[in-house]
Amino acid sequence: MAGAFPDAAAAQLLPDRVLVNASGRAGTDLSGPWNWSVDPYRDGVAGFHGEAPGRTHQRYADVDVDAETRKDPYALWELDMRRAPVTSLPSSWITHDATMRYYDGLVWYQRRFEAAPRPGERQFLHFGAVDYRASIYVNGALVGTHEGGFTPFALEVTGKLRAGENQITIGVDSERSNDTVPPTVTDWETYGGVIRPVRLVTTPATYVDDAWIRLTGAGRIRASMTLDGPSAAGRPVRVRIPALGLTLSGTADSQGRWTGEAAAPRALKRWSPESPTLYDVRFESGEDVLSDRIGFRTLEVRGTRILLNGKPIFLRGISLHEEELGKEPTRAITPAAARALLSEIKDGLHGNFVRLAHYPHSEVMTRMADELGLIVWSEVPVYWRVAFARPETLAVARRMLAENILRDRNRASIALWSVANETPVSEPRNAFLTTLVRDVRALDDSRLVTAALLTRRDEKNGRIEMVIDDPLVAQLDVMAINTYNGWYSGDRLEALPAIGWRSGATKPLILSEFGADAKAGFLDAGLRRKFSEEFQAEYYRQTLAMADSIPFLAGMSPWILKDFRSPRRQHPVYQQGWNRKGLISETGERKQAFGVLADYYSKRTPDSR
Ligand code: GCB
Repeated sequence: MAGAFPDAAAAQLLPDRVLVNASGRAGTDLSGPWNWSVDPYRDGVAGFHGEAPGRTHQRYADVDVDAETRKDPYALWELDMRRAPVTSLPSSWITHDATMRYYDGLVWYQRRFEAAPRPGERQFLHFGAVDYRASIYVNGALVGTHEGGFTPFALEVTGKLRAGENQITIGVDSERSNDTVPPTVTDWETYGGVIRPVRLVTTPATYVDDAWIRLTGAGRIRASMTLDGPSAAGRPVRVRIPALGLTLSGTADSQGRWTGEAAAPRALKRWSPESPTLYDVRFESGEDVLSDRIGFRTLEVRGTRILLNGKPIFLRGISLHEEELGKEPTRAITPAAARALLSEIKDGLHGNFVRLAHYPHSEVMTRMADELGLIVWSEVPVYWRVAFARPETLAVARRMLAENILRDRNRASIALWSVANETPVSEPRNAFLTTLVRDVRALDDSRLVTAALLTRRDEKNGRIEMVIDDPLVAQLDVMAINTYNGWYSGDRLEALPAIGWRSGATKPLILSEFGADAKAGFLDAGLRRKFSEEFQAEYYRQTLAMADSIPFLAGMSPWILKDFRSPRRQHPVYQQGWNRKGLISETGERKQAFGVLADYYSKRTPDSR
């Protein structure tokens, strides 16, 4: 069971197991060929009178249909998953064939794999992410379900595997509703599917389920481990950083938990964007050893500033969707794809910060940010109009937030956990988000909490003022505002620098979004119409001048690095299914505004304006 949570009822929302750093454990990667079958009427979960599907309609049945029909030629099997078309997972079904482009519903995947379960060992199936709902069957029996398209989960299958060949079937349902997180309408492509790797992981009977280590504000190294298994209670644990000669050790309590700390060694080099030092860390208990690469740094807010390792920092960032470069992108982020995107920020834009919008990105991305030295904003898809008054929706959001934080608590790059994006103020919404903020602090009090908020526009005697008075600000460490003056508002671009910004709170502000669409290559000399590169470049110049007049501004992540797929964006000439606010096109061509921001960032420090 994972770490502390505010109250006992909430603890039930935590995942049964974390299996932290699952990709660093021994196991079998189930990536590769899987059979797939589309199921628009959800026939595989209910028959035509709503009854449980008979064996011949179960996509998950543990059966060799071909062999069955040889035995009994009159048997009617309308399905045969083993001879269904083959695709490669992880991927979104958009890649399977052209008819799947806008499919929103249930799809089944199946493959067989070899296992050699040994006594005294445990087996888990670990899923990086399945978008949006998943039902998992092993050898014909349901072993678990999961809701939420972007966070990992693990199911124990000890005792459920055969020696030799086994079968796994995943029912993936991408359909969302007003009650899901996110709800139906967003501004990005859903990319339903098994979008991240599936692994069969083997552990000893008692193993390290969760572990973290960090540098505290007081300059000490604090570490924690949670063991799971029959001999967890009272078991010795040890954390080692060989390069620093540091060892912390102790004994797990009756719940299998241990937390300890020690003075940070003098030789410790702190992680920063300029020097992203990572150390090999080993979490050890009995025969179980979990290794990871982890950086150490401190983070705090003082007045209106954000301090990294005790020094003020201006977050020179950009927002990013999880979508690789290319004409037909999906969300299958490989290390090479993550490196290509993040290097464009680090080297091309002279950035030090990335907002991973609007949902938890692949672990590949946060690990790459650790390695390259980019500060990360991580968020959950509590986006626009969520069913804030509905307790079940709150439970889903809390679980998702916990899964995200538990996955990434060891990433030095992550500085901000964001709980929401552009959610209109109301009593139920304030209560919902207050609960999420409290959860973040309980799960990880070493990072800053934020949310992308909306402003109120005040206009008096021709002077425009953007007022930040969202009641949620009182709960946050860092205020964040998405602002589109000059794009969605009719403001003239020349008027932007004179816009004033006001907040009653003494806290740092991040402009978490601003942006304008431009079709790469649409040059419109002189006229600067919307959608031209010149308009976007001028929009950036004027918005940056406005930003420079905000005394409490501590960073920005304009919208967005790359043009991204969005079914909402159907302007027939400029968009064609793409949100064009990228500073680079989908294939990586830099638009004029890229140079404007890169130039600004090359000079921007916490004190320059
Ligand atoms: C926003 C949203 C973002 C959209 C963007 C836009 O405020 O947070 O998801 O894609 O605006 O382009 O309108």
